[in-house]
Parts: sequence; C-alpha cells; structure tokens
Amino acid sequence: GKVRAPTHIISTISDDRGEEPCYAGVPMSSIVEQGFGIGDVLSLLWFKRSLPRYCTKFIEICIMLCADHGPCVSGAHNTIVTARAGKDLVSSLVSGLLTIGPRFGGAIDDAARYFKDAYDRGLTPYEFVESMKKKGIRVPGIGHRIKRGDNRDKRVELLQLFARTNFPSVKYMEYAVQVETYTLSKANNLVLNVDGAIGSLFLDLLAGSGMFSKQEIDEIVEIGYLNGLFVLARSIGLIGHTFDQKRLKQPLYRHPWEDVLYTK
Ligand code: Q5B
Repeated sequence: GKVRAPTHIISTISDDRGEEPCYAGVPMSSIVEQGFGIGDVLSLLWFKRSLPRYCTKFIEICIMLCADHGPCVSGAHNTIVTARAGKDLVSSLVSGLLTIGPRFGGAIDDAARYFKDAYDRGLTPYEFVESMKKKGIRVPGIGHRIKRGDNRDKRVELLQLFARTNFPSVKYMEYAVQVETYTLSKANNLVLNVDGAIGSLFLDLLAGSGMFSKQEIDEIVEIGYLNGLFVLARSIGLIGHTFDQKRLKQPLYRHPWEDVLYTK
C-alpha cells in the first residue's frame, strides 16, 4: 500500500491548496456570498464551527467595545511612546500589546476560569471572594482604575443588555454580578469590569448555545481563548494611535523630571 511520509506540521483550521482558501472547510466565496462578518470568521478560525448569529454578533460587539479606551491606558501609552521614538507600525503595535496581561485587558481568561469554578462548585459570592483573598489573589474581572460603583463602565452595561436580550441563559453573568455586589460592599472601585463581563458572558455563550460539549468548554477555558478577543480588538486602537502620532509628527517622548519621585 501507499506509505505516507510523516509530516512536520498538523493544521486543522484553514487550507489554501484548492482554488480558494477555506476557513474550517468553508470556502472564501461562501464567506463573502453569505455576508459573513468578522464574528463568523473568528468562529471558524478559533472555534472551527459556524456559530448562531447572536453569538457572532456578541463577538463583534466585544471587538467594537474593546477596540480602544483612549490614550491614557497602558497599551496605548506604550504604543504612543514607541511611535514617537520613530519606530515602525509593527514595533509600535507590539509594544502596546505587550502590556496586555493580568492587570490590563488580559484578565478575561482568568475571570472565566475563576467564575466558572466558583459557580460550578456552588460557592456563594462571599465564599468565593473571601477564598480568593485568603489565597492573596485579586479577583480577575473585578476592579478598575477609573470606574466606580456610581460611575459604571458603559461597555459592561451594553454587553449585559445584549446578553439578557439574546442569550438563552446568563447564569454565569448573573453570578459575576452577585460577586460585584459583594465586592462593591467592600470598596467602590471593585466593579465588574469589561474583562469580567466578557469572561462571564462568554461562559454563558459556550454553555447556552448548544454548540459546544462540556469537554470542549473545559478545554477552551483551560487553554485560554478569551484574552484573544481583547488582543484582537485593542490592536485596532493601537494601530490607530500609531497613525495618529505619525500624522501629528510628534517628537521623541521624554517623561518630565517633575513627575518622578527621586529618592534613595
Ligand atoms: N483590589 C484593575 O486596581 C486593577 C481587586 C482588589 C480584590 C480585585 C485591579 C485588578 C483584577 C484584574 C482585572 C482588568 C489593576 C481591568 C482593563 C481594560 C481597560 C483599562 C482602562 C481598557 C485596578 C486598591 C485596593 C487594594 C487591592 C484591592 C483591587 N482590585 N481586591 N480583587 N480584583 N483587577 N483587570 O485601581 O486593601 O488597599 O490593599 O488587578 O480585572 O484593563 O480603561 O484603564 O479598556 O483599556 O490600581 O478598561 O482592580 O487599585 O491596586 O490600588 O488596589 O483594592 O487589593 O486593597 P487599582 P489598587 P488594599 S479592565
């Protein structure tokens, strides 16, 4: 019989060997003809399946809401400083992206992990938050530098409204809201932030859409797909900040001495 030479790479999401590229088996012409959007493309390339319209719309809303948050946040700041140092687009972009992590924008996966574990184990918000405190871990998805109990993050409200109207179940999000109610009783800055809203709502999307097995959901949460949403979205804004600085012909950035505490 035929002997197959061993391959060095296995790939399952896309194929460009035919007449046209395919994403998860769907030819590019179908993607265009059927009027697919970026949420559909992401579903094919990340989850290897077409998701219902309300899911792809939710993904698109996440991307739109996280595309930028002004020039003062960590990522934009790094990108602006890098662009002003005369670096190219890719360098400016990645210098901003490199700030995405557990404190800034990259808490979505951990928010999903911890909210899922706590909800599935039946922990009350009090038990969950206090157990995190004992372990010395900040609750991912909770807390914001400028948002407060009396100045909520509009993005979170928009995501919650969409999900309450369109998702079959929002049990994880409701749990996250209960956690927020408890953390807000401790401090006014401990709001459910955009990472926590996306993390909990994506759990609801995975569990409620009927498109994923329990094993697949566990794998998605364990691997950590969801920070990818923030990385993808914020790249749009970081690229914008790079162009903005170049357009404005901004000089090399130097931080003022007066804003540094020099001490021994
Ligand atoms: N405390 C976000 O902290 C921040 C606590 C907590 C328990 C918590 C903090 C945090 C978890 C990570 C997270 C995503 C660093 C944030 C984002 C995108 C963004 C950004 C933008 C955009 C803010 C004061 C006291 C301390 C702390 C306690 C704080 N958080 N306790 N669980 N989660 N959150 N990140 O204001 O007793 O005084 O020692 O790490 O979800 O990144 O717009 O800027 O779109 O770009 O610096 O929205 O919450 O507060 O560090 O002074 O803490 O609160 O232990 O207690 P802050 P700190 P104590 S969304």
